Amino acid sequence: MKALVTGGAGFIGSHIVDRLLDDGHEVTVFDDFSTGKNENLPDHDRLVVIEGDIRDYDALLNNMVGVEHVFHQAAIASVPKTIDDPIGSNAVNYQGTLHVLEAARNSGVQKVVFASSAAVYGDEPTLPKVETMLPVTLSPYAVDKLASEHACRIYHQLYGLETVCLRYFNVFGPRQDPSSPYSGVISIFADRLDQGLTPTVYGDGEQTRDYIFVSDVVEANMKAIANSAATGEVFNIATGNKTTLNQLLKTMCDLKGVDVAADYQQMRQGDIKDSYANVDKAAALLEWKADIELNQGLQNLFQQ
Ligand code: UD2
Repeated sequence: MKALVTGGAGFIGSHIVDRLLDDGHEVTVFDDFSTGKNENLPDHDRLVVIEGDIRDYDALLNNMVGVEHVFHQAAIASVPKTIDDPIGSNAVNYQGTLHVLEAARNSGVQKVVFASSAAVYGDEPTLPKVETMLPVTLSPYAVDKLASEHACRIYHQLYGLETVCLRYFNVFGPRQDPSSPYSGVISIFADRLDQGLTPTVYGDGEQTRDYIFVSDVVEANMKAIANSAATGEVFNIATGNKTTLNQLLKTMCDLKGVDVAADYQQMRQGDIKDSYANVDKAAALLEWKADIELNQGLQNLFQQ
């Protein structure tokens, strides 16, 4: 199979690339390297790396010749950035998706798997989050992800392009960059513990999240391609388990053999109190469920 991965030099995209190469496929990475890194990618004779921008429809079209499957991971992933610049973010996160879909349609691509986000649920209080809930978006990021899901659905209905949308919850694993305050909390905590610095906990630490290891997210992408029952659908990609931030920090400290008291600060504006997913739909139609428990995932991360 020939696959194209947008955002393939980024955290999740580069793990998808590794898996596709391991499975014997030909892979094109399409990445603007705004946050993606060359060092996330291997030197491989079946890998082509294109420095390109998903705002550039022609560049996408040129690179989709002969491609069967597209994994669309490219996005401005920082929610605060999209709040600062909703128009610029929309050009990437929504219109960019439209370009990917249109180029896929015009190139005879069979299937597009789209990286959506738990952000679409906003702070709708119902738990666990289930795909049938009406989303209550709280940021331009979430609006663009939700709009992109709708675009995927209509490209399937109107043009017959097969699409699958995966709503990632809190993904963690190797190559997640801890450098911004809005990076995944696990990468930030790990970095601070390694440097002997005090981790900051925003709020009382009792907020819950559904942390999913990156290899499980990769597997969900593979299932999205393999299972025809998934086509045209949206799925939560999560474990179905909730962990408080205090529990998370304690587990991380225990695994690293350190004893650190966190610095408790005011809860972040717009922070969601509780988030975890119902994963029944993914089990039924995608035939996928998360394999790696938080503890195991943290051990894998720390062994890197
Ligand atoms: C996740 C996604 C975000 C968006 C959002 C939608 C990540 C990295 N971010 O944000 O893109 O989809 O869900 O709901 O997956 N925290 C600390 N100390 C720190 C850093 C974070 O206490 O140094 C807290 C933070 O306030 C939050 C929790 O840890 O309560 C998780 O933070 P996060 O940034 O990893 O993820 P989240 O759920 O805010």
